[in-house]
Amino acid sequence: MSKTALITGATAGFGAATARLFVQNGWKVVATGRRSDRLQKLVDELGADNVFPAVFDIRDESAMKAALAALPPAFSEIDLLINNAGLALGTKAAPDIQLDDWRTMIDTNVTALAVITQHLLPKLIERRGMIINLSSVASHWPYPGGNCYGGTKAFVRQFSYGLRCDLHGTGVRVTSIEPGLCESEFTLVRTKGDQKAYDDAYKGAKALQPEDIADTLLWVASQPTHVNINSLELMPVSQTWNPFRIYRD
Ligand code: 8X3
Repeated sequence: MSKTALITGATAGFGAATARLFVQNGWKVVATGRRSDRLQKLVDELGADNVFPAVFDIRDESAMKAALAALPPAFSEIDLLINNAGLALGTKAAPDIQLDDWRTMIDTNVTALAVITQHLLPKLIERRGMIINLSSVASHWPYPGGNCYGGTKAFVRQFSYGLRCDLHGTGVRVTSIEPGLCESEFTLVRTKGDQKAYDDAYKGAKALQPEDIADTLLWVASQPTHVNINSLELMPVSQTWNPFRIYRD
């Protein structure tokens, strides 16, 4: 019998690639997101028996709860929650940012992720399920302009560890995935549609691809039930750390 994964933010990037790979490997997928046309394309591509589109804005708690309450029986037994929805907005330094960008990142990456997770916990406990949270290398490694984004992703990592503690004895597994530079719509959102900045970010870099992340998520989800991958950080070979910067008078 197929297991069911609910993937937030499945309209593009990691989410869409993960929906594809999981369906190809026998999973059913509840694909969530705001853009119904993108979700419908996934359904058309992968089949209505395999993918159910749940259209809502992850920040809208009542819409999320209504959409999940309305899942058809064939898709309502969630075994795996993949908290992929999230975003970075801007790369300016803290004094120069638009405060609303910080609010949007916190509302999406922190609050909405915590709310949907708490909402699904009874089901995940009942089914001895699994939670995979998409954090980032930015959760560990600060960089200029990463400010609030890195802070939200540090929350995701630490929240994952805390969940593990609280779910001790339930059989529910929790993983934090921490990717580095990956070529996806994520960066076009971060640069607010600036195609040149997007192209510059990836030029010659051989960045990770959404399919690489999907492979990792499938591997994590395919471990035997006594194995918990606590966290997993990955970067493209082309990305490493900078030396410390020393400011001199
Ligand atoms: C974003 C990864 O390397 O662009 O989550 O900060 S990186």
